[in-house]
Amino acid sequence: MSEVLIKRVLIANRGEIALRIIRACHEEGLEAVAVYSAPDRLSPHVRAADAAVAIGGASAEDSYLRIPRLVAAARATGCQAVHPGYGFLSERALFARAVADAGLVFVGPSAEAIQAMGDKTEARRRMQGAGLPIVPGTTQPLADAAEARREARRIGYPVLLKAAAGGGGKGMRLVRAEGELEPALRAAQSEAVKAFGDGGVYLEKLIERPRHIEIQILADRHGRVVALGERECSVQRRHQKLIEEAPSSAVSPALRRRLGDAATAAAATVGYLGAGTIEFLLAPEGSFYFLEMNTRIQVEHPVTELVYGVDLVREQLHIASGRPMRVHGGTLQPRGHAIECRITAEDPFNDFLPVTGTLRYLRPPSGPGIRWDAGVEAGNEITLFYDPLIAKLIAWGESRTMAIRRMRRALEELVIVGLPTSQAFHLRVMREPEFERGAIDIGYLDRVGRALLEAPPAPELLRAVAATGAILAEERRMAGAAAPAARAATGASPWTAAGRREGLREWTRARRRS
Ligand code: MV4
Repeated sequence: MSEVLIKRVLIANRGEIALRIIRACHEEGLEAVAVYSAPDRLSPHVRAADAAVAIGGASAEDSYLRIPRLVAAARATGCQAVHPGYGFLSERALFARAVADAGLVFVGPSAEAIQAMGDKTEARRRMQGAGLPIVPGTTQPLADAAEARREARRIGYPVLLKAAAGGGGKGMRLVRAEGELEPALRAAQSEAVKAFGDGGVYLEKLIERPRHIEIQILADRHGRVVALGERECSVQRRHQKLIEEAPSSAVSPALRRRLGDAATAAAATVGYLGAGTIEFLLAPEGSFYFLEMNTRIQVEHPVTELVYGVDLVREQLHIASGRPMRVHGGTLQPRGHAIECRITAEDPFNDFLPVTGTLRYLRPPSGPGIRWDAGVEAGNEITLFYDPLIAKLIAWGESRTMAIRRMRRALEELVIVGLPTSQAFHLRVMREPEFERGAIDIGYLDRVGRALLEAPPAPELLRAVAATGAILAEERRMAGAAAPAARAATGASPWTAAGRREGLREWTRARRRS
């Protein structure tokens, strides 16, 4: 129960989540130390931090995944805690242990809790033990093909083969009838070995047309666990979420209470600490099943923050210091509705292929009910080394209808010049009738995605395009005859932000000193 004095936190991440955590540190009165790979040296998260440590080259393997360098950076800069963010090392038990072994506080659950939830059959056993409904299936990896056949018959086709060390849909195989089982089993096992170094696979009954609903929880060292309602994450494509919202239009207050009770029991049974998420499948007839637990802060956490009025990252830091959380479960009620669009450097009109290039100009939306969480700014390079997220655009409204209208307005304001993004696709979803009705499930984008991309551009998008044209014309005028490459190098164009960089850095340091 003892409290630890945390004054300085190392952020073992980059991009928008690193900046998000730095902001939370500063609001909590803590100093933040950034780490950066060579190409990230001028990134916003580096400038926003009170100090920054170079940790290696461009590839994640040579920088953000290097445990010894991260631990050494934390010690060298006098940090007492390490925040892993999401992705990278955030769910590696090995990292949590290395941080703890170095005498530092890991902002997250114990290595043991991470490990238990990372093993999907162990997670199913432990959740079943805690009284959660799990999808009918096996709770141990399959020993051989004969057992697979026996179990699949017992469960009833169609079934899914899943990797025991997996998660997020990797190594999953659908089996519609017994004739397909053996080849699918072999394929799933070899895929699991390749992806996770562990060929263990297990069986689950296929839940048809479910929604993906997840419950946010917080747990502190004083035995308190609270549930902060659900997020609706069904609008996804190839297991990449594109749009998330809170609350879900499919969840009544009574169902919310049952999901919340299940999620807090799940967290309590593994001695969970900090922020975590329990994923569920919600079947069309209303039954729900435990799917996985994510032992990190998630990309989509802001929608929960906006409807519950809680800063989840500040609360993570507070809990890590050993103090009782400032959130009280009994009184939590969602207020209004929030939607998040992940604006990515992917071309929706070219099968969502990731694109690279320089963000030449960026005009983020603002105004009532709008939040823009970005880790890049004009002048930054988008590469294939890291994930293609440019920013999260989050809209809050007093109703779902108002949140959608705000999101449309914000997507119309947003101008990104330099490379294709998912912006236009998001705007089309915000005008799609089934989405507007809240009639979504995990198959939604497979059903409507193609038609959305073939539809002619909406008038409001043409407004954004016209704005883009005007900006490009202005950029040409201000840059005179200078070639684009020369402008970027000298920082002569006001749109590259390169010329302002050094001045801003000085200003940032001065402010933090005072
Ligand atoms: C399922 C399922 C249907 N039935 N399990 C995909 C990701 C991984 N976390 C689990 N996944 C699924 N498991 C049973 N028994 C459907 C999916 C699934 C899915 C789940 C959540 C969000 C998007 C999805 C897209 C396709 C399949």
